[in-house]
Amino acid sequence: MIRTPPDPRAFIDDSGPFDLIGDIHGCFDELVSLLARLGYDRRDVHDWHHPKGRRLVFLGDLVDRGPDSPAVLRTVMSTLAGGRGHCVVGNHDDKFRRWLAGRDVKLTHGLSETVEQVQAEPVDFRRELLAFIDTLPHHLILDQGRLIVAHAGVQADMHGEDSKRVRAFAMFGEVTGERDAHGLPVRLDWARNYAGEATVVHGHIAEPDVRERNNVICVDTGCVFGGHLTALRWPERERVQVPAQQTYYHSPRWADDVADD
Ligand SMILES: [Mn+2]
Repeated sequence: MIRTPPDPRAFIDDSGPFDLIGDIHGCFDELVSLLARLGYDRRDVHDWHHPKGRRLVFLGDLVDRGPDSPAVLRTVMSTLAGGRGHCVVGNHDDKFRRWLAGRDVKLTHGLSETVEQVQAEPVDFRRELLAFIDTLPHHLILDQGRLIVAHAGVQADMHGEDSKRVRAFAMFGEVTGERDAHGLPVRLDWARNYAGEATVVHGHIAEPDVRERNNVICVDTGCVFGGHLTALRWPERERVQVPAQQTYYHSPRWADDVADD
């Protein structure tokens, strides 16, 4: 299959207003609660509309670890098909895409749960999913360049660039290539040097609270680890959260972060 993700600038004229949602990881019940709290009306099980035409922006990592990745995927697919929002690809979505394409990937870090859930679905759904994830961009420039979204972020000199290096950074952020004591990749805080004019909103790095530094905002608040599912309203910059109904997955790194807090 030929991958044809849209240009990162394809929606630069879309000024929202938006509700940007961080890592969902299959937490469908919390997504439903959050959409209701944001004022969206449910027209069908996976079909949500905002009475004032607000649009949803999903920051990737829709799948893995949580209880219902297929329902989350259907909600996002319905939103994009209806022209009611956007989504960027996360590293978990991309690894799931490779599994869907028949590649030999390890069913680790919660992918086995997604595979099990998808295997209970009609076979056609897998083909639709592969086609859908194939079209997701790695980052998007929105609101006339004032807002940039990417799963793990993008540095100022990368905005609008469609290349292997930017795609990797947008999905994984800045990594050293080393592993920590838990065997997880060592990540650097790339926002420490950010001096871009555009606000960058991303997920990927789960922490108990929304983190803002140098005009970079991380909204992954670890819902699947028992934290919260968070939305950031744009341009209002208001945060809207719902708590996780339970801890779905134990992460040693999340436990460390909470202990440090
Ligand atoms: Mn991620």
